[in-house]
Amino acid sequence: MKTNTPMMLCIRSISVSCSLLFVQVAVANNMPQPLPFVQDWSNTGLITTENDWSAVPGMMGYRGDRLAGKPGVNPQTVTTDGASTPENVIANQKSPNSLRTGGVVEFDGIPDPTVALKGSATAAAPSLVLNLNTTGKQNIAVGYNLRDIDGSVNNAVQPVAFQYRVQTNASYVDIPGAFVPDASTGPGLATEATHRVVILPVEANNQPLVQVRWITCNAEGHDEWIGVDDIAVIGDDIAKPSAAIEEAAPAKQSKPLRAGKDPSAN
Ligand SMILES: [Ca+2]
Ligand SMILES: [Ca+2]
Ligand SMILES: [Ca+2]
Ligand SMILES: [Ca+2]
Repeated sequence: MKTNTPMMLCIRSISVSCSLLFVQVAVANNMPQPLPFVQDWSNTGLITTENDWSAVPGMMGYRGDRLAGKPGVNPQTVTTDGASTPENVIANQKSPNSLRTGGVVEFDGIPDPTVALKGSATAAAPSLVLNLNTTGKQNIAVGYNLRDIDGSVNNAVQPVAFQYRVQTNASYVDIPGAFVPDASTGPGLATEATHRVVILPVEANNQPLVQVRWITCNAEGHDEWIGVDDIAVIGDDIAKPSAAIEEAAPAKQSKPLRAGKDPSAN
């Protein structure tokens, strides 16, 4: 994982202040979002109905049925598109310790609301996908917190991988430096928060659509809920030609006009 101190500071600043910051985001779950982008799930009205992501800017959850063939698969190795598996979110939940159904869930009745992932026999590899528009941007940095919000007796090895792709008909590309082998602690613990800042590969620069996703897999034994929270994405503007070059260019273009009719030649 490549980190950059000013960028990390900037991401943290965005994360901390996102509830105060006005960021123009286009609404609709499949619309690529411009940068900077933030999502901390504090707006509990974005998700109100089962499996309905339509009001969540740029994001979608998939249950990942059959993407992993057995328990304990490393999600880094699952790179196939999950969009053919059920669109999934269990809305308006408040009890991570007792919600047994796996998949993608909105916990909006806990002190710090979040969307969370948990594998199960059915939800073999649940994922959360974010559509980004990086046009004019480079050094795309994605910051987030993986939160163990599950204080039940469960104590799984709950891995979370982070992946991206530029072409939606291609497989995802895993970013090894972002991998968290076990984002949980337990039993009876729900305090672990794993912070990551990931710089996307240069292939993600200046693209009308880049998809990133967080993905886990059905762990051995009873899985734990892992929140994907405090998401912030920023990028640097791609440098434009210097002012000197921009000034020189119109001067060259104006020569033929001046040759035909020069207003200063009276
Ligand atoms: Ca939150
Ligand atoms: Ca809600
Ligand atoms: Ca736990
Ligand atoms: Ca399991």
